[in-house]
Amino acid sequence: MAGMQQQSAWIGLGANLGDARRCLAEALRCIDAVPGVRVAAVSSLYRTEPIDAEGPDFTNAVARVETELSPLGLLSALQEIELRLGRVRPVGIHNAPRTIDLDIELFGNGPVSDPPRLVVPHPRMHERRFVLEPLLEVSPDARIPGKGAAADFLPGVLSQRLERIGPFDWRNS
Ligand code: A4P
Ligand code: MG
Repeated sequence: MAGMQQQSAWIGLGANLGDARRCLAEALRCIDAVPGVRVAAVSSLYRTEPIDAEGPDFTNAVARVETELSPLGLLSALQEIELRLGRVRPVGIHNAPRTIDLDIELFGNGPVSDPPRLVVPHPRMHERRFVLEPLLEVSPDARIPGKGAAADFLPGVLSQRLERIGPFDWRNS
């Protein structure tokens, strides 16, 4: 629509159950199909050790989207996709294994604070290699509002195990 303001947002995708690659690919196709959201860039796929979580290794990626949705509008679209893709969340188990987790890491250039529903930047992103490394792959100059250049936090997380699987052909996976 003419005149609608587009903003960039960065979405972290993670899964550690089932066919994770297929699930992340399906999530990206769903995100791209949301009216007012376009997937503009997607990182490689990474295999990562669970951080503050149990279970098998995660598969992670980060996407940059262009959107005319508000931060909360984007969040509810993502939550609807999580539900549709069958995320099962056992009651009382924090960070239980999941088929899909979609987080808004960054939105535009600014913070968004509407706790507990939405806090951007994601409060733990700067401590997590599984977010920082794919983020820097799509946006090497990314800045974390209130913290500084995302690249400055990478040296502090290099002890977390991460392996680049390869390019992510999400339209055909
Ligand atoms: N919420 C607040 N801010 C946001 C945001 N920026 N993006 C609220 C998305 N949601 C946000 O999230 C709980 C609530 O957070 C939502 O209702 C939303 O309104 P959730 O996804 O339902 O629950 P969760 O995933 O258990 O919590 P959270 O906070 O997403 O967990 P984390 O801290 O993101 O941890 N290790 C590896 N290697 N790879 C991973 O992908 N992921 C986690 C999830 C832990 N360890 C991992 C990975
Ligand atoms: Mg989440």
